[in-house]
Amino acid sequence: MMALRFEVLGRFNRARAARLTLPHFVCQTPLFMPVGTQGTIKGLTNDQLEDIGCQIILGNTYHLALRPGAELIDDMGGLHKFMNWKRALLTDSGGFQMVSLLHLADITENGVTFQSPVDGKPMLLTPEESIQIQNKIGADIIMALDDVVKTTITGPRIEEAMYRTLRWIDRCIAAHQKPGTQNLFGIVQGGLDPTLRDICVRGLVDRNLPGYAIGGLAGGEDKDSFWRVVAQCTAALPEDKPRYVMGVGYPLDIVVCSALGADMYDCVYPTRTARFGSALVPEGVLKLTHQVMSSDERPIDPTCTCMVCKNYTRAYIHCLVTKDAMGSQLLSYHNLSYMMRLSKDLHMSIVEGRFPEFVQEFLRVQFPKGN
Ligand code: PRF
Ligand code: ZN
Repeated sequence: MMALRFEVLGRFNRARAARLTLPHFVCQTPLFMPVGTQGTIKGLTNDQLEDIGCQIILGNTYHLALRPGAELIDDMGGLHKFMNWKRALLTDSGGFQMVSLLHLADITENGVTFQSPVDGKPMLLTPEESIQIQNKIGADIIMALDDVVKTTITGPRIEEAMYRTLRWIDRCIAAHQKPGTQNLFGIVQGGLDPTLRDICVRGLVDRNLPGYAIGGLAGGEDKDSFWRVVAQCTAALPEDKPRYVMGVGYPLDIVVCSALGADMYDCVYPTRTARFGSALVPEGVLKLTHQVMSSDERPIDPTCTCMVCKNYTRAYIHCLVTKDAMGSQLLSYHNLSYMMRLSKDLHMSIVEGRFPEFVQEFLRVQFPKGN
């Protein structure tokens, strides 16, 4: 059973532009998904997110389960209703967040064990429990619990994690109570090893899931290895299902992965970097904290039509940034607008058959000296 439709509207070599119809919203791919933690994108209202063209946002199973708790969200009628977000939602399974945020997490065959940051008690997140919580939260797309290891480690642990991820997918599928309204995506693991990635992709494709994610990347591996794994996975995944590269990323990575046939992305980078005073611009990154900004009367990006670039100068944002929450809110607004515009430009350029020209221009502006 599937609760989505994925219609490819245009292609250029391996790149595709598609219409992804989810229970709560019809999205256009390639698609960047902002990351929320406590059921919010830090500093932005739902109206603002809609204004900038945001189609789907990420919620975090781990954070939401701790506070306010899956039971409460369920009692409130699900996360859409609780946070009054009318468009699509995706929740990650929680294991990855535990391992990356808590150094106290430990993975066994039964699940991810960790010490509760609330009361220090040992807790266990099993594949069944992750799905049960995500069923209560009610997102359009839910993610399988996977065993994630850093791509920078080597040895038998990579293989163990890949096979465990395959064993866990069956427990996730069996536990999933709402396949008619929520789409369970499987996650390809296997580190940087092509043989392991291949076994994992085939295993997941055999399960005929509504969509697939490529996991375990964006953890400090070199770009060449990263792109190689994405290229291998997209080539082996079905043409008629969405492909989601988790934890990616930088604008350049999104452009390259889209050229390799990926469709969906999520990353804290645009909002996190905003809180450190950096703006995403076509040329790369603009540091608003820099002293030269203090008297610069231009908008952050003169080519940007977002509310922030229409109304505020670099000098004003320089003055606010690191002093007042409004500084990082305005920067987050602009940065997410930039990511939404990039997603839309990728989509339109593929549909209109001018993807290579778009990529060339993107690279020329970002790397004017050719490096
Ligand atoms: N698995 C899950 N969530 C993730 C990742 C993953 O591999 C990544 C990439 N490291 C980001 N978020 N479940
Ligand atoms: Zn702007």
